[in-house]
Amino acid sequence: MSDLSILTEAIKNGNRADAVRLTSEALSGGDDLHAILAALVDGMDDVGRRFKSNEIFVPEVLIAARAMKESMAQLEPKLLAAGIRPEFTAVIGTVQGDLHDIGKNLVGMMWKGANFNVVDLGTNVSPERIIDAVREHKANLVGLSALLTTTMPAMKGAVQAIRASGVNVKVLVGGAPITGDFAREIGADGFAPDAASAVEVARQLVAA
Ligand code: B1M
Repeated sequence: MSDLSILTEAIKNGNRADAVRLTSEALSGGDDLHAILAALVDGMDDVGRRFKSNEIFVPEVLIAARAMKESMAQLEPKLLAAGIRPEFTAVIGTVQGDLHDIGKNLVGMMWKGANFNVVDLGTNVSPERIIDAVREHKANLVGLSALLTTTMPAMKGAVQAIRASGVNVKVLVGGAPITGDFAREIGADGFAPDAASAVEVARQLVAA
């Protein structure tokens, strides 16, 4: 059994080469797949915490996420072969009329890091596409991002359309102009001000 805390450290520090090598060594050394996954997720959790408290910024998160992604690329086939799949699926997108995707991508990466299956619909996403994706992927969670005050009504429209469609899914919203009050007003289940909080809120929503 290798010391997986070194792998967690490599993710925390965004050290891609070490993270990939240590994941490979853990796999060939026969470490428990859940333990390897937990080591990777712990690393991204720490990145999320430090981002939230402004100890690190977007570039560091992206670098850590890349290390996580490449380590996960090695682990995922083994998890699939062992029948271990993410427990929850999230559909994420930026609302119709809005092309901003940097924050949305960060949230998606953090969710992947937290072992969610993430279906990213991109930007300028219509309510119909969201509802179709929820049905197709049997999603537990929808994440909606908006960066413009002018696309906040589209976020409201998306939440209303999701509710009217009857799909049973939790909706989490975020983006620079979005507030907790606005989220409540439009009937969303949750709001997160940043990508790290989006992991905490998503976990609470799907567990509820
Ligand atoms: Co745009 N833009 N932009 N822009 N842009 C803003 C948002 C703006 C505030 C700039 C300004 O005027 N000061 C302003 C909006 C004003 C307003 O609505 N009140 C604005 C404008 C007006 C526009 C255009 C209309 C400009 C024009 O063409 N006249 C146009 C609109 C295009 C469109 O969408 N239809 C436009 C275009 C663009 C670019 C294409 C050039 C580019 C986007 C590139 C891209 O995303 N691929 C762009 C950019 C980069 C910005 C700024 C500079 C940066 C946004 C960003 O990526 N921030 C922005 C000004 C600013 O914010 N300083 C601005 C970094 C990112 C990590 O933060 O996205 O806030 P953010 O995400 C955070 C949280 O909000 C949260 O977590 C993230 C990480 O913590 N979060 C979520 C986000 N989504 C979440 C979802 C969640 C939970 C949390 O759950 C699902």
